[in-house]
Amino acid sequence: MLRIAVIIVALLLISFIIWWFFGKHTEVAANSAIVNDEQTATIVVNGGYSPSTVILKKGIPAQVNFDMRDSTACLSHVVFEQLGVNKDLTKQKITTISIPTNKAQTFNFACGMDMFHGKVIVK
Ligand SMILES: [Cu+2]
Repeated sequence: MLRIAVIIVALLLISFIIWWFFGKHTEVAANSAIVNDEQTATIVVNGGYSPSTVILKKGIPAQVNFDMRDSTACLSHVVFEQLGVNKDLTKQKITTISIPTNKAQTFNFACGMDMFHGKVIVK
C-alpha cells in the first residue's frame, strides 16, 4: 500500500517537473489589440515579462505599454537596443513605447542588465 502511494507521489512529481519545463518553453505570444487604426499591447513586468513576446500588425501605429509591478532593480529599466530606447519603468506605473511598424521585423528588448529578454514581432 505504501509502495503504491510512493509511486503515485513520484509520478505526480515527474508530471509537475515536465509541466514546469514545458510551460517555460511554450511562452505565449500575445497579439496586440487594434482599436481605431491604432494597436496597443501590454506587457506586465513582474519577475520577468508577461507575455515576453508580443506580435504587432505591420502598417498600424503601435504602442507597447509596460505595466510595472516589480520592485527589483533588475527590471527597473527596459532597453530596446535597436530603437535606442532605455526607459526607467519605475517613474510611472505604465510606460509607453512607440514601435515602428513600417516593415516586418523583430525588436528584442531586455532589462537593464540584459538578464530578462522579450521581443516585439512586427509581421
Ligand atoms: Cu536585470
